[in-house]
Amino acid sequence: MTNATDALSISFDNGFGTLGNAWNIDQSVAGQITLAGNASIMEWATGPAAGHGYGTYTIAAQVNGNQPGPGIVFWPGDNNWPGQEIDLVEITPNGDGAQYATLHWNDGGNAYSPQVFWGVASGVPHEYQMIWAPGVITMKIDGAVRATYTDHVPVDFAHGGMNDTIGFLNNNSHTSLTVFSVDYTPLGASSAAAAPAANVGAGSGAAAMIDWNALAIQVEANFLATGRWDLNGTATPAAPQPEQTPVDWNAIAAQVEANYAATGSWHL
Ligand SMILES: [Ca+2]
Repeated sequence: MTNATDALSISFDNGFGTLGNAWNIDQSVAGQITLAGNASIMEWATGPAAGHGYGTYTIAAQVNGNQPGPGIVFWPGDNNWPGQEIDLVEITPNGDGAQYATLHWNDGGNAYSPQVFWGVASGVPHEYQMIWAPGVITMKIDGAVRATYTDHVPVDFAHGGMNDTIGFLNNNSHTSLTVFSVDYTPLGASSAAAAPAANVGAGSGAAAMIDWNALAIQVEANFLATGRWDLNGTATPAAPQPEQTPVDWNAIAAQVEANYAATGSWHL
């Protein structure tokens, strides 16, 4: 059984991984799944701890069509809606096939905030990424930031809130969604990898690599919340600091890369 705090990697080479709630999924092509017509696949939303929390979610997928139908959706762990639904991509109803993200929250009804990904073409594969950190959600397509949310950002289960489950759907005969891979790296795993004692072997695979973007987002969120540049989150008492020195992420990344070149290990 996969623990919600573990990293996750689903290639679709051998089954659906944690995506156990599957309906009408075309798996005829090895290494990918396709949702056409009415189809859905998601992790079981059994309670607030189901699914995953803060971290980086990376989905390689292709959205086909120019009508609403396909969706990459992070669904409230307790399966209650309206709730903390986070939609990484859907197609707008305006007919030109524009893709967009939406953050939902419950304000007594279904409140939501869409952000359109202008210029992102359907019909070709993209890497969709959702980085969920305390106080900020960042969405990237092919490595470029396309949407940022700093209001109504949900708190994950480990910090007193609720996780979200990973899901995909299609509900239109004129659209489809093909998913090539699903990866999740917990935010805490990134922090642990950056600790001085960490010495991750190069053979451990991509999941062990440090996610500098997630770290930077975490630090910036902490600064906004506490006025301090640190990695320890809002649990750290905001003691007065005589000097505020921004973290030089480029220098740290260069140091880590130099260490990797010299020793074959990712560490500081
Ligand atoms: Ca694959």
